[in-house]
Amino acid sequence: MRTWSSVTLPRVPGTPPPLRLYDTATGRLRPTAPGRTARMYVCGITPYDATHLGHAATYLAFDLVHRAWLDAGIDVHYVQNVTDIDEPLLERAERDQDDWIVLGLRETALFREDMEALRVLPPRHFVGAVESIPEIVEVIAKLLADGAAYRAEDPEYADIYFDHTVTGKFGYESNYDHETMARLFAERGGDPDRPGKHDPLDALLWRCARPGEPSWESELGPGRPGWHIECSAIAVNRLGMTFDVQGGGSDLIFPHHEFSAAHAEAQTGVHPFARHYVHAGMIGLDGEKMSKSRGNLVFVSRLRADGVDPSTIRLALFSGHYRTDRAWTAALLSEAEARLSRWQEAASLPAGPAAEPTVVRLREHLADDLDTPRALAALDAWVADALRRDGTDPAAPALIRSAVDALLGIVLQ
Ligand code: 5CA
Ligand code: ZN
Repeated sequence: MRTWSSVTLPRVPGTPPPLRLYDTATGRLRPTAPGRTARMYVCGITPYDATHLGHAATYLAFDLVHRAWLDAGIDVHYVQNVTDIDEPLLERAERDQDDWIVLGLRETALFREDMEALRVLPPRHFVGAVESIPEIVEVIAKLLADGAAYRAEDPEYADIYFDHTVTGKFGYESNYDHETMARLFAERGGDPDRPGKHDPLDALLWRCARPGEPSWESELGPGRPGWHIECSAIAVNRLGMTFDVQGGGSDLIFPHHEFSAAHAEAQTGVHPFARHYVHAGMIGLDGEKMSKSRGNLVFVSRLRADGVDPSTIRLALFSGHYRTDRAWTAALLSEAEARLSRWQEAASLPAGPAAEPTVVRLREHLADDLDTPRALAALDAWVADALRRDGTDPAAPALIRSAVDALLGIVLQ
C-alpha cells in the first residue's frame, strides 16, 4: 500500500540518552538497544470507520519512539499493517449496504490524511492484509507441514488452527493466567466454542471460504487469513525476527500480540519475536473505552474540520502518560489550546532564557519511557521564564522551536 508523506525534521544540537521503554513481557523498563537501524512494528487500523482519538493517541506514542531514535542518529525501519479484510469490516459494509473494498479504501485514505495532518512520521512499509495473502499462505503452509497447525475436524469447513502449545512459551508476552486468557480470547475475536478444535484457545490461521464471503484461491484451498497471522507474517518478512519494538494499544496484549509472537516463533524456531512489547493505554470517553463497536467516538477528522490545530491534539494527548488509560474531555482540549498559545507567544519573542538545559530535560524525560507530562512541564517552565522577559539569549526561542518540532511533532508558528 502507499504510505503517507513525511516531514523534514530540524536537527537539534546535543545527544539524547538511550531510550528506555516499559516492556509488557518482562514487566520492566528496559533500554531499547537498537543497532544502526531500529526496527519497529505497530499494529495498524481496521479501516471500517474514521480514526478516533484512541487510535491517534497510540500512533502518536509510537511516533515519539520514532522521533527519539532519529534524534539519536538511528535509522528507523518502521512497518505498519492495515487489516483490510476482517469480520468487523464485513459487518459494517453489510450494515451500511457498502462494498467492503470501497469502505476499506475510503477509511484508509482518511487515516493517511489524519496521520499527515498530525505530522506522524510514516512507516517505511504500510502493508494491507489483502495484498499480503500470498506470503501469509506460505507461512501457514509451513506451520501445517511442521505440525504446528492442524485442520479442524469438520467435514464441511476444515479451517486451519494454530496449536498454541507448540512453542512451549505461550503466555510469556502477556503473562496472563489461563482464566484471563480464556476470557479475553472470547471477548476479542476468538472462537473458543468452535467444534473440531484441539483446544479452545487455539487461534484461527485460515478460514475456508463460506458462501457469500470474500475468499482467495491458495494452496490451502480457497479462504482468507486469520488476524494474528497477518501481523506475524508481515512483520517477520520485513523486519526479521527479534526486532526492537512490537507496539499497539493495550487491548492487543492478548490474544493478538501473544499469538503474533507464537506464530512467528513456531515458524522460524527463533525466540523472541520482538525485544520489547510496548502498549499504549486506552483513551476513553464518558467513562468507557473509545471504540468503534461502542460508537463513543471523537474523530481526528472532525476536530480538523472544526479548525483544531493538530499541535493542540498532540498537546492534549501528551498531557497524560502514554501507558495510562485516560479520558478525552473538552477541558483537555481547551487546556491544550491555552498551553499552545503560551508556547507560541514565548517562542516568537526576540530572546529568552538559555534553552539548552530545557532541551536536556526534554530529552531525558522522553527517554524515560516517554514521560510526556514531565517533558511538557519542563517546557512550561522555560515558557514562563521567557514570558517574564527573564532571558537575553537571542538563539533560545529558535532552539525551543526546533526541539519541540523534532521531538514532539509540535509546530510553534
Ligand atoms: N487492525 C487491528 C490491529 S492489527 C486493530 O486493532 N485495529 S483498530 O482499528 O481496532 O485499532 C488500531 C490501533 O489503535 C490498535 O493499535 C489499537 O490497539 C489502538 N486502539 C484502539 N482503540 C483505542 C483506544 N480507545 N485508545 C487507544 N488506542 C486504541
Ligand atoms: Zn496487529
